[in-house]
Amino acid sequence: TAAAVHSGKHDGGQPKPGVDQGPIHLINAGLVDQLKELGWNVQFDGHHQFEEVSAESDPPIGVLKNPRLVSRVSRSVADVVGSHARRGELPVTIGGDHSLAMGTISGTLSHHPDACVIWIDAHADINTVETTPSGNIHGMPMSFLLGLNKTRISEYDWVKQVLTPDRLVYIGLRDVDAGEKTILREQGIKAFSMHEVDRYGIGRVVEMALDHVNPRRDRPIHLTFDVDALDPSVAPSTGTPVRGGLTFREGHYICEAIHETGLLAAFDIMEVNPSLADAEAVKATVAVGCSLVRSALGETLL
Ligand code: DIR
Ligand code: MN
Ligand code: MN
Ligand code: MN
Repeated sequence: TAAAVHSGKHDGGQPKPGVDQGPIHLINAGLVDQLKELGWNVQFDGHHQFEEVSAESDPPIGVLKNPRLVSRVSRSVADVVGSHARRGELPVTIGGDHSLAMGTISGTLSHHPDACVIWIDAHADINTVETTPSGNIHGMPMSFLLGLNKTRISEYDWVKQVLTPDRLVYIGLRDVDAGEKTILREQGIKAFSMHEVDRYGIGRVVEMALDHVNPRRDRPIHLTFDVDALDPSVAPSTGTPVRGGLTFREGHYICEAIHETGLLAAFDIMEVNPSLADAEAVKATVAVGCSLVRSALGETLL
């Protein structure tokens, strides 16, 4: 089986420099060889140099920051992920900030319109043009994918609204903006916050999440994993850490359990920023990023 590893060398969806270097660190840590050892025929095409849009030619649209850059990079990523999916390969995208999920999920849906999305994050990333408190598009990709924006931003017209709210589920949430809480409630989107992880344990949470988005276990799964879902003690080098997160094992369990379904269609690991901590903490964050990918691609403990 073939896996196509892609570098989402991109930082335009948020303000902290360095997150575009995440993929370089994961690749340099040996991720491609690690996946080969698991038996995958891995293709890595290098770090795609995405179209550069200079800050000058990309002024805000309303409150949105770097709107053209984020749109164009995500659109390129959608094409890359979609074309690999059509060839029967498993696209693995290494971010980069989470605005890229607009691209990765669009790419998956272009080949598997019935796919479901399991979103692992401290944040819901579902702010709209109307609710975003920051204008940072990494906090908004889900609103574009679900077509929730009332204000039309024509730059994003390429994002097709194929996903429905019943095929999205969150695990790990603990920093959700007031406007986002309203959206989750109004759209009836299923979310397992850290409260539910504490109450039921990660095993039942993953089972309940799958029962919701994939009741007959017949839908392809797009698993998108923001490392800030993990507790900052486990993944310190990320742009918006929030205490009270998933343990090392809870994070890996999610990836292992989704692999076991045999339905994984695409995987993203996002928001590793190697410039936000000391060398030891960066090394730990990069290592956990690599091991989450390995778990999603079938590494077992025995
Ligand atoms: C916040 C932070 N909800 C925003 N979002 C983050 O700016 O929309 N997403 N950090 O990963
Ligand atoms: Mn490729
Ligand atoms: Mn995120
Ligand atoms: Mn996050």
